[in-house]
Amino acid sequence: MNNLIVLSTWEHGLTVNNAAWEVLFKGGSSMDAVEAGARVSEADLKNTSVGFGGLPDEQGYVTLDACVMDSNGNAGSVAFLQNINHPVSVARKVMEETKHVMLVGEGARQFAVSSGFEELDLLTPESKKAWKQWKKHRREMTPHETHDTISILAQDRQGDLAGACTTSGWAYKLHGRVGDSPIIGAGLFVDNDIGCAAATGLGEEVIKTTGSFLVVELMRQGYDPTAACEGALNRVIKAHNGNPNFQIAYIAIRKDGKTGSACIKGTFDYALAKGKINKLYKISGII
Ligand code: SD4
Repeated sequence: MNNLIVLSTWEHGLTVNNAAWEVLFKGGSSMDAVEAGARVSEADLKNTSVGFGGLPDEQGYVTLDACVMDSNGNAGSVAFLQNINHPVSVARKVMEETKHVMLVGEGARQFAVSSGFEELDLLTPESKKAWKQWKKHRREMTPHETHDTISILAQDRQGDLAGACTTSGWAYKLHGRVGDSPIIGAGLFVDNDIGCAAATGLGEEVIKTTGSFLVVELMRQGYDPTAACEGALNRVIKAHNGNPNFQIAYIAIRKDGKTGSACIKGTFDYALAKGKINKLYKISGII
C-alpha cells in the first residue's frame, strides 16, 4: 500500500489538503482528491485569487482558469470562464465527457450550464470595492501580489498521481488574458510513470518555458523533485539575465513519493500532507 500524499500551494493549501486527504483516506482516487481539494479554495470567499471572490480583470469581470490531469494522461481544462463557481469540476467534465481537452470563454460557460453547473455572479462586494479602488490609480499588480492560485497534486493508495490548478489569474489583467493555470504542461503536468508538477506565479513566464512539463521531464532524467523544480526555474532566471523581478514556484511529486518545491525569490509556502501530518513549509528563493 502506498503512502498517501497531497501537496498544494500556499498557506490555504492546508485546508485544501484536508479535503483531499479525506478522499484519499477513504480509498478515493488521486483525481477525486485533487478535485475535492481545489473546490474548497474555489468556494472560499476570503481567497481573492481563486473562484468565487476572485479579483476581476481590468473591466471588472471575474474570469477563471482551471485544469485537471489524471494518472492515465487524460486532461481537461477551461479558460476565461465566467459566472461558474467551480471551474475545476467543469475542467474535469471536459476531460471525462467531451472529445476535447480545453474549452474557453462563452463556449465553456455554455458547456458548464448544460452540464448542470449553477450560474452566479462571482464578483463579491469586497472584490468590486477593491477593483473600484484600483481603477483610480491602475497600478499594475503582479501575480506575486495576489498569489493564492491553488495548484494541488496527489498520490493515492494505488500509487496513482493526479493534479489540478484553479485560479482567477492575474488581478486586473487585460480582459481575455489567460495564464498558465489551464495550460496542460505549463500550470500542471502528470506522467504517472515519472511524477507530477504544478506551478504558481507569473503565468506568462511559466507558459514560455512549459514549466510543469519541464519539471517532470527533469525528474525523468534523474533529477530529484526539488532539483527538477530548480532546473525549470533556472531556465526562466537565465532568460531574465539572472534577475527576474517576479515570482514563480513549482511543486512536484515523484512516483516513489518523494516531494519537492522551489521558488525564484523571496519565500514560498506549500502545504504537504503525508503520513497523517498536514504541515506548511516555507522555502526561500534560489536567487
Ligand atoms: C496566473 N499562475 O494566472 C497564475 C497566477 C498565480 O498565484 O499563480 N498566482 O498567471
